[in-house]
Amino acid sequence: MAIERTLSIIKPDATRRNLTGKINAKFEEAGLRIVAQKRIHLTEAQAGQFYEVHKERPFYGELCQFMASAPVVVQVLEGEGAVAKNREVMGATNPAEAADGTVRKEFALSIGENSVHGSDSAENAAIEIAFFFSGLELVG
Ligand code: DAT
Ligand code: MG
Repeated sequence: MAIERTLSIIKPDATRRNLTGKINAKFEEAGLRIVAQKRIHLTEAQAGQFYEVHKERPFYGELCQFMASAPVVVQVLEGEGAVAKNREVMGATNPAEAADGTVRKEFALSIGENSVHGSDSAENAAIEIAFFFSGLELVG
């Protein structure tokens, strides 16, 4: 499998509880390398733009409000099959269904406040990385 990059976000419920280091340790233990990272505070409009694919879903307003409720850490993870590997480390969207040892099983509070975002395909990863990072911020 090829070396890939994926976009990860440590969400407000996790930054509020000071869990950035613990979550990053899980990525690194799984062989993912954090090649770019910054802490930002999204506006609701920016969160809405990022999650535009979900705009027809009933939880969209709540999701955008939550993502703007505290700082987030946006990051680029790199490694063999990084998109799928990150989704594995994250666990299922609903923490009640997430496997043992995953980020969401250990840290998520609910299906909405579920601690992390991860791109769901290589194509979306490229779009999502470009949403947050300029070429200059991405170390080759
Ligand atoms: P994932 O984040 O696992 O890719 P998704 O893309 O289906 O999941 O949804 C994006 C986010 O929206 C998810 O992380 C949390 C929120 N969300 C999804 N389903 C929800 C629901 N039924 N109720 C509340 N929030 C939900
Ligand atoms: Mg998704």
